[in-house]
Amino acid sequence: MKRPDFKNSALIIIDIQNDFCPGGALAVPDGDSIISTINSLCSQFRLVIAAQDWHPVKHISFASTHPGKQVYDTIPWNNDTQILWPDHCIAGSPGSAFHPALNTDLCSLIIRKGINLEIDSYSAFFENDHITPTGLAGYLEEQKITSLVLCGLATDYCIYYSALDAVKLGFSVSVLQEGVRGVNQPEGSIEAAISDMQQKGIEFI
Ligand code: VGL
Ligand code: ZN
Repeated sequence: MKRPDFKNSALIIIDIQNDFCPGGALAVPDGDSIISTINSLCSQFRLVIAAQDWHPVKHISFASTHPGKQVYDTIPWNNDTQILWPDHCIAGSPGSAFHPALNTDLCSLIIRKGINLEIDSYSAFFENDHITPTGLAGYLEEQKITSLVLCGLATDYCIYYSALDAVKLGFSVSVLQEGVRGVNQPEGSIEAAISDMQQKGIEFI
Protein backbone atom coordinates (compact mmCIF):
# COMPACT_ATOMS: atom_id res chain seq x y z
CA MET A 1 0.00 0.00 0.00
CA LYS A 2 1.37 3.37 -1.06
CA ARG A 3 1.45 6.05 1.56
CA PRO A 4 0.49 9.48 0.19
CA ASP A 5 2.42 12.54 1.21
CA PHE A 6 0.16 13.81 3.99
CA LYS A 7 2.18 17.05 4.16
CA ASN A 8 0.41 18.33 1.06
CA SER A 9 -2.94 16.71 1.72
CA ALA A 10 -6.09 17.65 3.56
CA LEU A 11 -7.69 15.25 6.02
CA ILE A 12 -11.48 15.43 5.77
CA ILE A 13 -13.12 14.11 8.94
CA ILE A 14 -16.73 13.29 8.23
CA ASP A 15 -19.64 13.23 10.68
CA ILE A 16 -17.99 11.93 13.85
CA GLN A 17 -20.97 13.09 15.86
CA ASN A 18 -22.73 11.65 18.88
CA ASP A 19 -25.76 10.50 16.89
CA PHE A 20 -23.55 8.33 14.62
CA CYS A 21 -21.70 6.74 17.53
CA PRO A 22 -22.87 3.97 19.89
CA GLY A 23 -25.77 5.29 21.98
CA GLY A 24 -26.75 7.82 19.30
CA ALA A 25 -29.93 8.04 17.22
CA LEU A 26 -28.34 6.56 14.08
CA ALA A 27 -25.46 4.68 15.61
CA VAL A 28 -22.84 3.21 13.29
CA PRO A 29 -21.54 -0.06 14.80
CA ASP A 30 -18.15 0.70 16.39
CA GLY A 31 -18.40 4.26 15.10
CA ASP A 32 -16.32 5.59 17.98
CA SER A 33 -13.53 3.02 17.52
CA ILE A 34 -11.90 5.09 14.75
CA ILE A 35 -11.46 8.26 16.79
CA SER A 36 -8.07 7.61 18.39
CA THR A 37 -6.52 6.70 15.01
CA ILE A 38 -7.85 9.93 13.51
CA ASN A 39 -6.70 12.05 16.45
CA SER A 40 -3.19 10.65 16.15
CA LEU A 41 -2.90 11.40 12.40
CA CYS A 42 -4.22 14.98 12.26
CA SER A 43 -0.90 16.73 12.80
CA GLN A 44 0.65 15.09 9.72
CA PHE A 45 -1.70 16.92 7.33
CA ARG A 46 -1.39 20.35 5.83
CA LEU A 47 -5.06 21.00 6.50
CA VAL A 48 -7.70 19.32 8.61
CA ILE A 49 -11.39 19.87 7.92
CA ALA A 50 -14.39 18.40 9.70
CA ALA A 51 -17.93 17.97 8.39
CA GLN A 52 -21.08 17.79 10.48
CA ASP A 53 -24.46 16.39 9.43
CA TRP A 54 -26.76 19.21 10.50
CA HIS A 55 -30.51 18.92 9.97
CA PRO A 56 -33.52 21.07 10.83
CA VAL A 57 -36.46 19.41 12.63
CA LYS A 58 -38.86 17.74 10.17
CA HIS A 59 -36.05 17.19 7.69
CA ILE A 60 -37.05 15.29 4.54
CA SER A 61 -34.67 12.43 5.41
CA PHE A 62 -36.47 11.62 8.69
CA ALA A 63 -39.04 8.80 8.65
CA SER A 64 -41.02 10.79 11.24
CA THR A 65 -41.58 13.55 8.66
CA HIS A 66 -43.56 11.15 6.43
CA PRO A 67 -46.78 9.82 7.99
CA GLY A 68 -47.06 6.02 7.74
CA LYS A 69 -43.38 5.53 6.91
CA GLN A 70 -40.93 3.51 8.98
CA VAL A 71 -37.23 3.99 9.51
CA TYR A 72 -35.27 2.56 6.53
CA ASP A 73 -38.31 2.72 4.22
CA THR A 74 -37.59 4.62 1.03
CA ILE A 75 -39.44 7.34 -0.85
CA PRO A 76 -38.97 8.57 -4.41
CA TRP A 77 -37.12 11.86 -4.47
CA ASN A 78 -36.03 13.91 -7.49
CA ASN A 79 -35.61 10.86 -9.82
CA ASP A 80 -33.73 9.20 -7.02
CA THR A 81 -34.54 7.22 -3.88
CA GLN A 82 -34.39 8.72 -0.41
CA ILE A 83 -33.85 6.29 2.44
CA LEU A 84 -35.65 7.39 5.59
CA TRP A 85 -33.58 7.64 8.77
CA PRO A 86 -34.40 8.06 12.43
CA ASP A 87 -34.36 11.72 13.50
CA HIS A 88 -30.65 12.50 13.84
CA CYS A 89 -28.14 15.34 14.01
CA ILE A 90 -30.76 17.99 14.68
CA ALA A 91 -28.90 21.29 14.44
CA GLY A 92 -27.53 22.27 17.84
CA SER A 93 -28.83 19.19 19.67
CA PRO A 94 -26.45 17.05 21.78
CA GLY A 95 -26.60 14.37 19.07
CA SER A 96 -25.27 16.82 16.49
CA ALA A 97 -22.17 17.66 18.53
CA PHE A 98 -18.82 16.13 17.67
CA HIS A 99 -18.06 13.03 19.72
CA PRO A 100 -16.28 14.35 22.81
CA ALA A 101 -13.22 12.17 22.16
CA LEU A 102 -12.62 13.70 18.72
CA ASN A 103 -9.91 16.35 18.80
CA THR A 104 -10.96 19.15 16.44
CA ASP A 105 -8.28 21.61 17.57
CA LEU A 106 -6.40 21.39 14.26
CA CYS A 107 -9.51 21.86 12.10
CA SER A 108 -9.33 25.05 10.04
CA LEU A 109 -12.84 24.62 8.68
CA ILE A 110 -16.01 22.98 9.95
CA ILE A 111 -18.56 22.51 7.22
CA ARG A 112 -22.20 21.66 7.87
CA LYS A 113 -24.45 19.84 5.47
CA GLY A 114 -28.06 18.72 5.28
CA ILE A 115 -29.29 22.06 6.56
CA ASN A 116 -31.91 22.48 3.81
CA LEU A 117 -35.30 21.07 4.81
CA GLU A 118 -36.05 19.59 1.39
CA ILE A 119 -32.69 18.06 0.40
CA ASP A 120 -30.54 15.49 2.10
CA SER A 121 -26.78 15.80 1.77
CA TYR A 122 -24.51 12.81 2.16
CA SER A 123 -21.54 14.30 0.33
CA ALA A 124 -19.47 17.00 1.98
CA PHE A 125 -19.21 18.65 -1.47
CA PHE A 126 -22.73 18.67 -2.92
CA GLU A 127 -26.23 18.15 -1.62
CA ASN A 128 -28.09 15.10 -2.93
CA ASP A 129 -29.29 16.99 -6.02
CA HIS A 130 -25.56 16.72 -6.97
CA ILE A 131 -25.69 20.40 -7.98
CA THR A 132 -25.92 22.55 -4.85
CA PRO A 133 -22.38 23.04 -3.50
CA THR A 134 -21.50 23.17 0.19
CA GLY A 135 -18.51 25.41 -0.51
CA LEU A 136 -15.90 22.82 0.45
CA ALA A 137 -14.48 22.46 -3.08
CA GLY A 138 -13.95 26.22 -3.34
CA TYR A 139 -12.18 26.32 0.00
CA LEU A 140 -9.83 23.49 -0.96
CA GLU A 141 -9.14 25.08 -4.33
CA GLU A 142 -8.21 28.39 -2.72
CA GLN A 143 -5.92 26.51 -0.35
CA LYS A 144 -4.28 24.81 -3.37
CA ILE A 145 -5.07 21.35 -2.04
CA THR A 146 -5.22 18.59 -4.66
CA SER A 147 -4.98 15.48 -2.50
CA LEU A 148 -7.53 14.35 0.08
CA VAL A 149 -7.70 11.66 2.71
CA LEU A 150 -11.22 10.87 3.92
CA CYS A 151 -12.17 9.35 7.24
CA GLY A 152 -15.22 9.20 9.51
CA LEU A 153 -18.80 7.97 9.21
CA ALA A 154 -20.44 6.37 7.40
CA THR A 155 -18.48 4.34 4.81
CA ASP A 156 -21.57 3.55 2.75
CA TYR A 157 -23.12 7.05 2.82
CA CYS A 158 -21.21 10.21 3.59
CA ILE A 159 -17.76 8.76 2.93
CA TYR A 160 -18.91 7.09 -0.28
CA TYR A 161 -20.70 10.11 -1.75
CA SER A 162 -17.96 12.51 -0.67
CA ALA A 163 -15.28 10.31 -2.22
CA LEU A 164 -17.13 10.02 -5.53
CA ASP A 165 -17.72 13.77 -5.72
CA ALA A 166 -14.09 14.47 -4.84
CA VAL A 167 -12.90 12.25 -7.69
CA LYS A 168 -15.32 13.98 -10.09
CA LEU A 169 -13.93 17.33 -8.95
CA GLY A 170 -10.43 16.16 -9.86
CA PHE A 171 -8.95 15.56 -6.41
CA SER A 172 -6.69 12.63 -5.73
CA VAL A 173 -8.65 10.70 -3.10
CA SER A 174 -7.73 8.12 -0.49
CA VAL A 175 -9.81 6.61 2.27
CA LEU A 176 -8.29 5.77 5.62
CA GLN A 177 -9.23 2.13 6.07
CA GLU A 178 -8.89 2.18 9.86
CA GLY A 179 -10.65 5.53 10.01
CA VAL A 180 -14.06 4.63 8.57
CA ARG A 181 -17.07 2.55 9.66
CA GLY A 182 -20.40 1.94 7.89
CA VAL A 183 -24.10 1.58 8.73
CA ASN A 184 -24.64 -1.40 6.35
CA GLN A 185 -28.24 -0.36 5.72
CA PRO A 186 -29.45 -2.00 3.52
CA GLU A 187 -27.41 -5.14 4.16
CA GLY A 188 -24.37 -5.28 1.88
CA SER A 189 -24.10 -1.54 1.32
CA ILE A 190 -20.63 -1.25 2.91
CA GLU A 191 -19.13 -3.87 0.60
CA ALA A 192 -20.86 -2.38 -2.44
CA ALA A 193 -19.59 1.11 -1.58
CA ILE A 194 -16.02 -0.07 -1.02
CA SER A 195 -15.87 -2.03 -4.27
CA ASP A 196 -17.33 0.89 -6.25
CA MET A 197 -14.83 3.31 -4.70
CA GLN A 198 -11.93 0.98 -5.51
CA GLN A 199 -13.19 0.63 -9.07
CA LYS A 200 -13.17 4.42 -9.38
CA GLY A 201 -9.51 4.64 -8.42
CA ILE A 202 -9.97 5.56 -4.77
CA GLU A 203 -7.15 4.15 -2.73
CA PHE A 204 -7.62 2.55 0.69
CA ILE A 205 -4.65 3.34 2.88
C1 VGL B 1 -25.27 9.94 7.12
C2 VGL B 1 -27.27 8.86 6.95
C3 VGL B 1 -27.95 10.04 7.14
C4 VGL B 1 -23.77 9.84 7.14
C5 VGL B 1 -25.92 11.15 7.30
O1 VGL B 1 -23.10 10.68 7.76
O2 VGL B 1 -23.24 8.89 6.51
N1 VGL B 1 -25.94 8.82 6.93
N2 VGL B 1 -27.26 11.19 7.32
ZN1 ZN C 1 -28.28 12.93 7.96
